[in-house]
Amino acid sequence: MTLLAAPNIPEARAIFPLNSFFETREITNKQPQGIRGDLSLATGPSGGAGGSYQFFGHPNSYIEFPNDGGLDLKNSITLLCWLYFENTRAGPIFNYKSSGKWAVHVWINGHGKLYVHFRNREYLSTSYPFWTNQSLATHKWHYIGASYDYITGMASLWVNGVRVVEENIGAGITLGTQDNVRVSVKADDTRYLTARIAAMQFYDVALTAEQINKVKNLGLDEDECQDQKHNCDVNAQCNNTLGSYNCTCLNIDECAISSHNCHGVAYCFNNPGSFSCECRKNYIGNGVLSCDPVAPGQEIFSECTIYLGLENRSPKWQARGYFGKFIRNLTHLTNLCFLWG
Ligand SMILES: [Ca+2]
Ligand SMILES: [Ca+2]
Repeated sequence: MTLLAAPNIPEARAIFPLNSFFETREITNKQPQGIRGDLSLATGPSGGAGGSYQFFGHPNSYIEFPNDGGLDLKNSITLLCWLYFENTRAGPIFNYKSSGKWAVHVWINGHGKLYVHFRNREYLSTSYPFWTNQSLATHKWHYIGASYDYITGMASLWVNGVRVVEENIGAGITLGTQDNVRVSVKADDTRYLTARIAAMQFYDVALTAEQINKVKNLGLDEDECQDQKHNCDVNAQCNNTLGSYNCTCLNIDECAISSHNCHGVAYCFNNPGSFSCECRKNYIGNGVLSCDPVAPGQEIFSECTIYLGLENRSPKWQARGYFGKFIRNLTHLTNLCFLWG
């Protein structure tokens, strides 16, 4: 998971990855967790399982992000996310204010077009809403967004890193962004989004095209295995996971290929990720540096079954009929196990 933007990119106010790893939590926990209705995890933009949330298009299928001020972007703003929608019915993507009057909102309209209306602090329309010329293709991931620059008055819609609409709606609008943000359902509206959404990002600046393309993967899982950014051993398999990766040792049979270092009178036993050495019958030692004949004067105890963990030993070993004995070498006062057939 890429957590931080490059140095020349403004820091996001919030990034909600919306995947199985973060669920509805903000990526650095600096904003309250989103409250979710009926959703399920779905394949994400980078193809991984559990990389997005599926919204089903009914009144209880939503996320509401509480806004304690952290999502209040009242001057300049950029809202970005990944969207995969399944029909061209209208519905909210970023909807400030969960019900009632309209505040800033980014929707898909009834023609499958990306739509934005920047309304002010008093929930009034100080400019016309606008939307994309083209409908967005269904059943396809799109990286979409909307931005407004308080200084210049320029407002934009973004699709896949390209500014597809630009309008001057007037400088100095104090935006209505003080309320909670609802995704997929506005509580008193019957238009519900049927879509998958991932990686919702909130900025308090109007990002440039270059910056929008640089933050494209923030909040998405990074495939460290594919990108060769893992530190797995050469004898391990790298497994990509959401937010991280893990390594699984490949089971090389060191015994078979003679890459073990067992003592000459020891058995070699292969296991996943390694191997072990056990001295042969009537020999004692650690199986690597030492396997010495059992000498007279060594006292035999019965604890060895536990010591050696024979109950967990491989069937191959058990089939040989060996049982451990625990002995104390009276000369050296050391406790050792050896194999006693
Ligand atoms: Ca990963
Ligand atoms: Ca092995």
